Amino acid sequence: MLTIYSDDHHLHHGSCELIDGQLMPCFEKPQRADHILQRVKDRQIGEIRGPNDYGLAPIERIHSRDYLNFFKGAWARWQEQNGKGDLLPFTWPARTLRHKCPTDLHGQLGFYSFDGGAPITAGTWQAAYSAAQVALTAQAEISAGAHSAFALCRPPGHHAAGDLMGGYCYLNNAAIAAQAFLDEGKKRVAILDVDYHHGNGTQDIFYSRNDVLFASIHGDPAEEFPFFLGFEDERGEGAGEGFNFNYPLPMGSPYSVWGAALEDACQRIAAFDAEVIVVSLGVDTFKDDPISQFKLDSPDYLAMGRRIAVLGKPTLFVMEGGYAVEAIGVNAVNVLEGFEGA
Ligand code: SP5
Ligand code: ZN
Repeated sequence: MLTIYSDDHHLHHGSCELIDGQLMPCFEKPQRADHILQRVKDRQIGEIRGPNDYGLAPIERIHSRDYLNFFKGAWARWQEQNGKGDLLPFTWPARTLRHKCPTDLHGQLGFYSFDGGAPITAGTWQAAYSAAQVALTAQAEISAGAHSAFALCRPPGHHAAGDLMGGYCYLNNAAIAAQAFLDEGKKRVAILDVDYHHGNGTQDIFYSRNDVLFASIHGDPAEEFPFFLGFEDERGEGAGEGFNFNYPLPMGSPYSVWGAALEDACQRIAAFDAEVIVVSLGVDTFKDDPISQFKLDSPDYLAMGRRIAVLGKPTLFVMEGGYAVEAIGVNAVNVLEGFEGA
């Protein structure tokens, strides 16, 4: 399987995030992608190539121009103010407040985010832009006839909505790639989100559409981030009704439980008759993940890949979360090897 990867992800390295009331070093760190790349090399699963540059047009199919302009220019504005440290929001337009974009940089940070988990640093825009190009390059490979490809994206994307960053995500790499398939003439794309956290951004982007089926298996939002989306009764709206499937699972779920949800999701995808599948590949479902509560073990990721392969469709794997850095390479590449070996 071809892997697309860019070193630009090193340009994004946030300092800290608020976890359980304490400022801690960011869990979403460059070593994550480095470990995955090393495992791709060690296992010799295929060629590793850099991304092409498709420009902003395919990104603007998913994200608003206002949001992109804000994100792209935020760091320079901060430097003009002699700002110190990462850019982090501290006020959000929650209930009772107006959703009107302010002029101030920190006001706009809150306007364009839903949590304080997406710091903007000097290189965040470039890293996120390159990650989107990584996804688009892997997407193009599948369009050109490959049965599968791996977009080794960092930063991840599935929490990012059309004009919101959050949850370590800025640009929704999987959504951008899915839209590119449609813009090239595909009629039905399925996005299978196996990250531990609900893919709230992806769900929101496609919620009223019937050309993208979204299925997500994740920690129950009643007790897990992102808390405010990802419940089972969210089935899509308007033309999109019946094209959104959430599988919220209890904390501590092992693969016996998780795999049953995957089975149901795969049957939905098969019934939808998806022409191509985009997998939002998070491996924070691992038993030793430092911020997550599922109990998947490394061999389970082989089984996951095998089940996805049974769908028999061209499949684009887009890297999302996973914070047990020592195991992240083994677990992510196990999904790819399970897929290929099936
Ligand atoms: C892409 C992705 O996986 N983003 C995840 C963002 C999660 N941010 C909130 C983390 C909250 C962690 N709470 C952990 C408590 C451990 N004691
Ligand atoms: Zn996650």
